[in-house]
Amino acid sequence: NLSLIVKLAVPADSLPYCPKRSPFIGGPIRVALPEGLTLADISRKNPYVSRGGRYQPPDCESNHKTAVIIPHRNREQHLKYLLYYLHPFLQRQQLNYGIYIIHQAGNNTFNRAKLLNVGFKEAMKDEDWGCMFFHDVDLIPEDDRNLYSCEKYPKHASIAMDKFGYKLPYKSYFGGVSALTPNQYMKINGFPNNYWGWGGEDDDIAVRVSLSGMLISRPPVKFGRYRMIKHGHDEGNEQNPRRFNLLAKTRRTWKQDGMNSLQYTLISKEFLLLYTNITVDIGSDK
Ligand code: UD2
Ligand code: MN
Repeated sequence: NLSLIVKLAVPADSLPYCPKRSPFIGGPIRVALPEGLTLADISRKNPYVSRGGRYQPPDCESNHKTAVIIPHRNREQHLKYLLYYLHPFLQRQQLNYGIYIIHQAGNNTFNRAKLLNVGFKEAMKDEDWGCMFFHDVDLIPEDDRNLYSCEKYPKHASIAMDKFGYKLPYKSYFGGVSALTPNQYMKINGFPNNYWGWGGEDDDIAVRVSLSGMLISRPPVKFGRYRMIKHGHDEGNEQNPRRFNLLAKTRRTWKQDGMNSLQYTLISKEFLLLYTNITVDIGSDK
């Protein structure tokens, strides 16, 4: 079969670039949470996703290389729902992408921001990503015009969540889903490593962005819509009573605490069908 031979002889990088706006973007997404969903079902629905949760459009060269970094422990059900919606969402945007789950090993207090630093570091070892999306496991995007690519400034994407009545809770709010280029990320020295437990770390990141002389980019409010899967407080992620003290000191500490002081022990890196699973020992608040 000559056509097959010819096809294989053409190097992948000679594909034409994808159009500026993907023809597969459809707008609002109705989010339902089907019962009995399994990872095998999701794999079957995403035949073009390759090991490690990687994808690139089959017939054009993507304009964007995006890694999605998800901090995780003990939220398997949420993870399933997110993967169920996120894979098709990212494919409709014709992105070259990879999904990383950063799993905190052990029972020490949870540390979202430090896990995200680990995710950044480990993902960049795999690929020269152009954009990093830092993504809570329980937030499902509700409009695929909310583009998972980066902007001139660090982007806060989850600006309209059901739990806050689809508006920003306060002006400098940076929690949920945010996106930075590797350059922007290094400019703020990454995220803080010393927020153990719930709260404050997202505000610290917003302060870092501002202290580095950058503004915050946001999608149009009609597009930055998310549904948060309802949940209670997790064991091991109690409110951090030190968050206000830490926040008051960010301008003195951000250059010493962040990517340049990150320490952790990688336990495993597994290239699973729907995501790369990074299990890490990030220590504890001692
Ligand atoms: C808000 C922010 C979140 C973060 C947090 C304070 C929203 C939508 N999000 O989330 O970005 O700033 O406050 O720390 O406002 N996780 C686990 N296992 C755990 C605990 C946490 O996987 O045991 C992960 C998971 O990805 C989760 C995220 O950490 O979505 C944030 O924790 P949360 O969902 O309990 O906190 P929430 O909803 O108040
Ligand atoms: Mn949540």
